[in-house]
Amino acid sequence: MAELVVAAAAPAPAGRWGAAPPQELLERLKDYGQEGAFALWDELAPEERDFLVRDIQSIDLARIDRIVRCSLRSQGGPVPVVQPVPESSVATVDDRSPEDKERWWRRGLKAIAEGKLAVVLLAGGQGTRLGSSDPKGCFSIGLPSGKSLFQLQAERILCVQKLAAQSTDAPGNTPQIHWYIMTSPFTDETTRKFFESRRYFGLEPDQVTFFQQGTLPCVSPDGRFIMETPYKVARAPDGNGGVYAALKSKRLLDDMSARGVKYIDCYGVDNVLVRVADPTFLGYFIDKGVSAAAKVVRKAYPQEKVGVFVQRGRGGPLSVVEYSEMDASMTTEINQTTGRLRYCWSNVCLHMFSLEFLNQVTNSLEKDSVYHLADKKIPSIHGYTAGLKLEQFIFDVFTYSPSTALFEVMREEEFAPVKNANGATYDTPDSARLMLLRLHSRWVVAAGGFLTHSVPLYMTGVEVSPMCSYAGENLEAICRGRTFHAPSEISL
Ligand code: UD2
Repeated sequence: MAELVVAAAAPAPAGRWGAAPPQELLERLKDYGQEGAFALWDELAPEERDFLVRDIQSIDLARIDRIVRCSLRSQGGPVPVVQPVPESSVATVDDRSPEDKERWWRRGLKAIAEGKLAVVLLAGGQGTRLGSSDPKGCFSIGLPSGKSLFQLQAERILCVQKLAAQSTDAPGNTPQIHWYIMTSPFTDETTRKFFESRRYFGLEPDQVTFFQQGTLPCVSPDGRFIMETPYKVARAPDGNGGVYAALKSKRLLDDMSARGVKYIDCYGVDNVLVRVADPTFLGYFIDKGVSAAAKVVRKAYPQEKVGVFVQRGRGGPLSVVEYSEMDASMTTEINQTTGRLRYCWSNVCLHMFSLEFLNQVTNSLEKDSVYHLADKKIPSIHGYTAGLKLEQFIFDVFTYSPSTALFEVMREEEFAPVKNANGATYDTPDSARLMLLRLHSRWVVAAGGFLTHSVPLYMTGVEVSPMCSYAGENLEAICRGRTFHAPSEISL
């Protein structure tokens, strides 16, 4: 009798893995207590199994395990003893003369003309609190010019380049300030397209380098990977301090060195008044001969969402305690002598580093692997679940700096953050716009100009294009004796 041959079952469609996950990978996950990532293996379709295996293989399990363990361990550890920074550590506005400022300005322009300054922009954050799905730099705060934050910052770089060229005895060759822009998976594509579609706002495309910061798995309070989907580990950007690992891994510190860069101006995207590549700050930094510096403003009120500078132990290094990690007493404690907040020198994400220091510190940061833990609701296979994001902060490096200088600036001249949607009490597009219009109106009046306005002046003002002036200089020729109607933009 002919043997009835039953055709074998059709092989599973695409996908290389059978009923069990790859044993070697499962064993490695077990080594780190992360085998839960394969918990739903049996329910996955073949292509989902492929995706999950690749997702797990893309994670440096040993590094992540070290970061999670060190960070969870330090979370419960003793709180370091801190005290306010000594007043001698802060170069206050009152302490500096017009001659100081002029000297620093010229010294900074000289260094910029010599190509020694690079700028690093931290632009990986999501505009969650602002209610915008676009990267913050794309955001327009409703200025008369309609300019975005990116455009304002690009034009300030163009202005400083021009000033630097004019300051040398060879004004022909305009120096190019290289602009390194850190993005994250949330902001990269939109940011690049925004610049390309606007032809880099007049900058040369090859003077802008985009690079992405890293991401880290989100973990449960006991350190286990949270699964965003049955075949994907939940991840989040590794904080604005991820810039150090990113600069190192993408060899951008070498790129800076190859360009002759010695100083790096590093700032956050969401400050409307940011003086990008500030010659005065650079000149001060060079004068002091320090490894790291930060601009600081006096804290406006106890609950202000800013970090504050502290000193760790008598004579110890300066560091920053972030607002999200500050206890209530620290935010409200009053200095009985001055009547002011005891911790009053606010971090405003305006930093300056020597390249030499950044080359040293990137290794220390990676070795210590202590990350900040942010309690967040993480989207997961179980809906939004309580979990932890692992982040490094840009100011974590100050603890490693052999010498740090703090440079006070006036809030109304250099710090107008855009954090919350209009309608909130603080740090909105409206509040930032008004701060810029008021500052620029003061510049115009100081240069001999007059203002007319159809709404109360405290609600409006004129905008001075960065192409005309960086910090209020060189406006006499444009403004003296002329009347400008607010709101409007004064441009070339
Ligand atoms: C930041 C400062 C805070 C204070 C405040 C003032 C840090 C860690 N905290 O708090 O001390 O100065 O600003 O406005 O700097 N970013 C990235 N990648 C990330 C997260 C953030 O590039 O993963 C960028 C972000 O695009 C922005 C900057 O870092 O340019 C500050 O980020 P934020 O707005 O989330 O920080 P915030 O307001 O909590």
